[in-house]
Amino acid sequence: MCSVQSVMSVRTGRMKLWLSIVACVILALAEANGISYTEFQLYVLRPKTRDQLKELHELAKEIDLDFWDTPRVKRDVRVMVSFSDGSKFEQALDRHDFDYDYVVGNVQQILDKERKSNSEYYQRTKRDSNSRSTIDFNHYWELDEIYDYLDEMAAASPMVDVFEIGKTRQGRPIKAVTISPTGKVTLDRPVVFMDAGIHAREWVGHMSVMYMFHEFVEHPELYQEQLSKTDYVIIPVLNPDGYVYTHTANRLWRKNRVQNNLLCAGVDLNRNFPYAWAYTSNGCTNTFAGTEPASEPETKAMTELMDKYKSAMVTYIAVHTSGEMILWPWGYKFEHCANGEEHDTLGKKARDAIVSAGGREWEVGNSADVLYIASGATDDYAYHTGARLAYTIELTGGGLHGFDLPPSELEKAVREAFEIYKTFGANAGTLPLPTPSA
Ligand code: 0X9
Ligand code: ZN
Repeated sequence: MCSVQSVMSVRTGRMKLWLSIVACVILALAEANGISYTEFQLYVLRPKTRDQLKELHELAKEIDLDFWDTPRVKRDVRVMVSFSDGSKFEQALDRHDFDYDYVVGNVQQILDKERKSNSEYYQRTKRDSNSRSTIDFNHYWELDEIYDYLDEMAAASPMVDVFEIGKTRQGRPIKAVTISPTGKVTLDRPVVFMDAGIHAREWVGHMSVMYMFHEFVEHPELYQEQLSKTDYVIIPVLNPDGYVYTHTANRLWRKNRVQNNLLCAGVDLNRNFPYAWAYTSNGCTNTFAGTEPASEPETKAMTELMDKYKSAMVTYIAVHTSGEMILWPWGYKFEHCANGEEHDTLGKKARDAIVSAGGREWEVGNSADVLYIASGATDDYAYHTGARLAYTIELTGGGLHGFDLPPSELEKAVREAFEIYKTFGANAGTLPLPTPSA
């Protein structure tokens, strides 16, 4: 990084020295302030046909479009675009005969409004600490709160083991946790492997996994049947640097925090996995896949962990937000995986469980059909690695941009997610271990 020493070590002339100083100042300013969305505008589009959807995805390769809703035919989809790309974007929409409206010219205003109402709520419900006796699911926990609780429970419960699986670019630990009545996962019982928080801003995901952990570990007697047959391996915060950044600087940050070039940071870790990885050129986009497959420490940490448990991993769950969807492979191409029916049937069972618990009817289907094609994602990697069932779930969103579910609605959302985890976990306990590949 930039320091006086590194600047002074430039020996090849004054020009380079000045360039280094300017670059360091730009970086320092960007780091210090985070991004403000005053320069971003919001549109609502209504795609009329599947061809228009395809055109939209083609356009997303040229312009950095931040979708706040999953683009679907005949549904409103909100898209955030920078001022500088605005006219190019509008011209393309007109050329392809899109119906659209311009909503607001300063997205920061929306964020500020949401932040204000959420912080008023925090003030009303604030607690002094997040220790085991006082935790609640009416606020979004910061990284330290999550890690402290995991460590506390590891010390308190013989079922829990917490360990570090790697370090991020900024030196933060990436932690994994296992839950097993025997204390250690011994690979002789089916394993459910889960991760949350690969996308930093999808806070309901982190919290849903913490809720599941809390329930299983603090009330094991309620889930005895399930816990006696299935072990869990969980990474609750796969992208800790990004998560901290969403709390401190930029609520809408998605990627990790690697510095790609002078101005842009971040690899979309859910495009960085080493199966069906696809090259993307622009390090400034929200879905930059990295310079090569598994270029990122978070990706390596997870693939190594999966390797360790793959002989027993029957089910994989990637936890995301938002849209209320249960998605199954493949996601990098328009082809259903071999046991698509099995995925679909179990996905619908989970959806029924949510409805019985008072939730809405979630969408269940193939990832590419329901959502869009995306390469280098964890679900396809896990399926390819041998998980019999591999899902991406998109939890309940909220707020104007789909990531700011008000804290007052958080508990309901994580309880609904728990219905999915219980359904998938109970099913996993009935499945045979994967047959070792030759
Ligand atoms: O685009 C993604 O990475 C996921 N959606 S999100 O809005 N949370 O970013 C969906 C990934 C689905 N899986 C594949 N397409 N393989
Ligand atoms: Zn996501």
